Amino acid sequence: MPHTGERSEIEQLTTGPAMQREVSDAALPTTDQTVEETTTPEQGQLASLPTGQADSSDDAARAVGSILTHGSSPGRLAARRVELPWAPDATCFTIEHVLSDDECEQLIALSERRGYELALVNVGNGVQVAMSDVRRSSRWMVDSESAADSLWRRIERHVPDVVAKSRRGKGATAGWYASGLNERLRFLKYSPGDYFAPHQDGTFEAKGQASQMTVMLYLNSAGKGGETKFLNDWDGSKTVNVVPRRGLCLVFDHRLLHEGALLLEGVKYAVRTDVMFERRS
Ligand SMILES: O=C(O)CCC(=O)C(=O)O
Repeated sequence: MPHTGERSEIEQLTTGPAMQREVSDAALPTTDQTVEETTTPEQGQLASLPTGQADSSDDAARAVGSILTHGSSPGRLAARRVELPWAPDATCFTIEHVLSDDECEQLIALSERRGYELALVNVGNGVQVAMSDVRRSSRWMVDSESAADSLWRRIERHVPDVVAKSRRGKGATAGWYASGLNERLRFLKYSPGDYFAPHQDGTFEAKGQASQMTVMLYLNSAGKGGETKFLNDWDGSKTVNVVPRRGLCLVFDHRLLHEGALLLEGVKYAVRTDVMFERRS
């Protein structure tokens, strides 16, 4: 899987009545990377901070890898489609029990020991900023290839490749094939009053691979509120909620408009990563 320093992130920002900027903290682009279609938010909203980097400690990466590689195998898991009437062809599904209770508890404890910081918004060109109108929550980021591989083995049979429908069944195989998970794991923590406003997720590319789907892993069942909410792209009038439950995994196309709804009570913990795809012709 890609290494952090080689990844670039492409953010295609969207405007509309219910939409906020496309935001992602997948990776910080470096100087040899190409960032396309970035937009700078109004200066008044920005407060550049020297944070937003992954935890670079080897111990942290080893610890998260060790929790997931030593956890009990979840066996054969069933996926359930999340029906979005306005996007019938979109990929959006959940899988229960991808993480065991014990793994969730250990991951929460580890993340708390390492410490959370304010979740920033990546606006491109390596700039991460605090934008409280878009996002209010905390995060801890760590890169772990072994953890990503372990998680990928649990869900990969459910993740579709992206091959043009019209060409399926006619011997054509060109398209984007799911190749693994982004090793950058973003631990998210929401306290009462926290949220992540409606947005679409950014794609990033590395080594010929590009992310196209978002993966959320819920580490606990949040108290009240805090759903991951999908919104109708046109006017936001219709919504479908996924309620966080310990061990539940949610996979969906980056392009789907969604939000982390306001948390009313309790604390919500989740891990966010992405499915990487490689092009085959
Ligand atoms: O916390 C959530 O439920 C959603 C998080 C999210 O939208 C994201 O990380 O892109």
